[in-house]
Amino acid sequence: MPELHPRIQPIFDEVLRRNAGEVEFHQAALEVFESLGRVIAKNPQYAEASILERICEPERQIIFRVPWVDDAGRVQINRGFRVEFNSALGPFKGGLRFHPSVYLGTIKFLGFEQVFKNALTGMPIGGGKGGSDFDPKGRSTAEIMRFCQSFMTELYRHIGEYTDVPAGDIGVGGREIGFLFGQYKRITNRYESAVLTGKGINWGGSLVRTEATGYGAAFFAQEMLKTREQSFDGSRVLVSGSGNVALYAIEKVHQMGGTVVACSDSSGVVYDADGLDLDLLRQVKEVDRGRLSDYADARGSASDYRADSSIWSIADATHIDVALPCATQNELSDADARVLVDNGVVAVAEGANMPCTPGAVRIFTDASVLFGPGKAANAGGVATSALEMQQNASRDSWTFAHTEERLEEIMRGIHERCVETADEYGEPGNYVLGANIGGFTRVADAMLALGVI
Ligand code: NDP
Ligand code: 2IT
Repeated sequence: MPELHPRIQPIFDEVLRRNAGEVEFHQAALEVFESLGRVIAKNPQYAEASILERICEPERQIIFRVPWVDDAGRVQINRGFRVEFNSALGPFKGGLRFHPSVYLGTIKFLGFEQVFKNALTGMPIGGGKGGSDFDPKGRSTAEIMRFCQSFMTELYRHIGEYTDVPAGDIGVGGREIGFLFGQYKRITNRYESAVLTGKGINWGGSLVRTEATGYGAAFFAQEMLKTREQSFDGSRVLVSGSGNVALYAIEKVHQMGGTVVACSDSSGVVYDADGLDLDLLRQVKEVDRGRLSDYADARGSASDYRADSSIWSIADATHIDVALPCATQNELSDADARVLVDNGVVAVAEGANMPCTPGAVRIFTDASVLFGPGKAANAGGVATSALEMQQNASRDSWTFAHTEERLEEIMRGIHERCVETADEYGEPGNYVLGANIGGFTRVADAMLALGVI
């Protein structure tokens, strides 16, 4: 493990002390700190203004009770969170995650990542994240609605177009954003479109927002491949997960001439040696809200379903060129990275937030595999959310083609910023360093300009 700069080590020790037990937040902070040694050495003004100490402490953390009544008439209690991490560049911006594993440490790691990711997009958005330990699995639409309404009954007082703008993440998609927006509108008596993003297109949403994170990750991977005169054309690809990000990563890879041979959910993996049937997959996941086992049943002998298996081990059995982890944090272990490297993977781009363990990232970079960290590779989602806010502010709506062009341009810009920053700091091709320093300096300079607040 690289040593931290002597000025940064005590700051990290304090992060550990102050945020005891929040291991994902520690992991995210350490990953950024490891990149910042030379930045701190070169720019004493950051240390003088205690920028690092301040950037690790959220501006505001809200934790609240979410009571609701299930279909059987029982009262259920969940915990809600919104961590407003940094607003130096714009209103807090970031998604809401509904998953039983959510606790404060999850939301803080995601909020921290979001600060640098949003900065890297070059758009006027700060960083935040929220969510709940609510488990949507097996819940009726009426239960989801009552939960969302109760969640918003507290959250509404903390958010706003110029304050904090939530969106979706795991367990929160268009349906949930609809229920949340409806309750916000009802309580405030304002049609304040830009208070949430990921809305439906006939009530203030943007075309391409649904596709944006997955498409963006594929665009980013394509830019990385180009640096070695390679492309998706003719490639074989693994995409983990089968939610919003995964589905549209698969779609874009297919459009670019690649073949995605497997995807996964928390119960298992489907491996279709000749490529996934995306139309069927979308029907099962988006329309029927089913599981991958349902997809495999419907697809028959073209599909091999493996319960409780790791998607990455497929690289052991068949040639794989590119891996796009699009499910959840720490889903790709050191051992998985070893399998991918030993079998000739050339590029890995993180569609999810922090899906690769720190050891896995080191294995990829040591083996000169092109590695695009989530902060850069999955920034297309939040960037398109910022485009949705622009459309809301101007009461306009853009075409699919125009919005997709903007997304592609933004992803190329992020790639360029990573490459140039890595070059400037003497580590060409190190996208982790490029993304961390590129994002950090933009936020840090704004914080310096705004004074000690
Ligand atoms: P979805 O809820 O649509 O899908 C999540 C997928 O990941 C599902 O297939 C789910 O399987 C799987 N998954 C979730 N938790 C686990 C787990 N503990 N183990 C194994 N599989 C798991 O979420 P998204 O697609 O929106 O989000 C996926 C990732 O992308 C997350 O890391 C998110 O933070 C990140 N992201 C999302 C953005 C967005 O715009 N939505 C933007 C940028 C990043 P199952 O159904 O079995 O739970
Ligand atoms: O992790 C992320 O960037 C998201 N879940 C999207 C956030 C957003 O505000 O669109």
